[in-house]
Amino acid sequence: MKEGILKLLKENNDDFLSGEKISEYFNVSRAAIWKHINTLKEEGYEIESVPRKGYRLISSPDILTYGEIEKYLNTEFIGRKIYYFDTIDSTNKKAKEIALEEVEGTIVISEEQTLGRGRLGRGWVSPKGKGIWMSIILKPQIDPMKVAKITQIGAAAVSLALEDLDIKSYIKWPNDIVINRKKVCGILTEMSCELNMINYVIMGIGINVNLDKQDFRGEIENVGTSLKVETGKKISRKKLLGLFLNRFEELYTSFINKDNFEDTLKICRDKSILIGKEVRIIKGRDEKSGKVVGINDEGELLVDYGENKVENIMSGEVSVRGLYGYV
Ligand code: BT5
Repeated sequence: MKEGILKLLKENNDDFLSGEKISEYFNVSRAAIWKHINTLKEEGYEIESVPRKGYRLISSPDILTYGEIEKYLNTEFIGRKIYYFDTIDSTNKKAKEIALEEVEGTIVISEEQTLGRGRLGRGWVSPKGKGIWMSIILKPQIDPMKVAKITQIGAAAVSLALEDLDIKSYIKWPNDIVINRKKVCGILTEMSCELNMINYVIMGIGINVNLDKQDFRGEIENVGTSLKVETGKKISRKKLLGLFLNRFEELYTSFINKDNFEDTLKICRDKSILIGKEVRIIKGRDEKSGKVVGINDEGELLVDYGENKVENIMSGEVSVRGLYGYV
């Protein structure tokens, strides 16, 4: 009912809507309406209430509920069902728990994560209300070997969505988006499969939208940054999320239905921060340096270790670092 009241207020937002009218519409008491209005106010909705006139919506908060994102979405199935949390341990963990019963495109999103996860057991800092911390449930009927490509599709979509907001970013193969040589976004793709059949893929994305300088402490002080830090402006999280989901669905469906990975590849190559750079490839305790010479048609990184020994690197278990720092 709360969502219904909100919808009514949004439809009538240049006029007052009387408590009486709303209570008649939902066939409940005016006191019940008043209670819901108060809950909405606590969530950040600015609602003017004037005796004998009623209620009027003045502004909506930048929260990532379906009701707030809907107007930015033009997708068919990505983001059409959203599990929204105020706080959670990890959206990837939750998405895995519900993936088998859920339809493809369902999203788990939270204002904060208390145990956000990165790759290889690392952590992901996810402070409340400042970022986009979410996981998309996907059910691609493709060879499990090709799942790494979905991470690249995600990275390309984030970069395009940022471009839609006039923010220039780079892709650091395989799963980071970088501005000013610092990380603004990371992707963690996990999958459940049997032999050659995929049960589900969870693509977790963390975008540092409105984090402040002081949110980057300790280990991430010199590695991470946010859109707000880089642009000096607060960015609408709901708009960015909508833009990203639209971009993602386009690239993803083209890949699944038409086997088109070229569009993603082009973006990943054009926006690559690694191509032409000397890097260190770290695999467990093993570390080698070489020069990145490209990304092949499979989305693998091509690294020249000298004497024309070029190796293709799959994203699985490696970390790529610049010779002297993160990139
Ligand atoms: C990643 O791992 O970059 C994948 C991050 C995925 C996060 C999303 S949020 C929603 C979903 N639910 C989850 O639980 N996770 C996903 P990796 O490449 O391993 O990078 C992790 C490293 O990045 C850490 O070891 C830190 O050094 C650094 N880091 C942690 N939090 C950061 C942040 N907010 N911004 C920039 N760097 C960060």
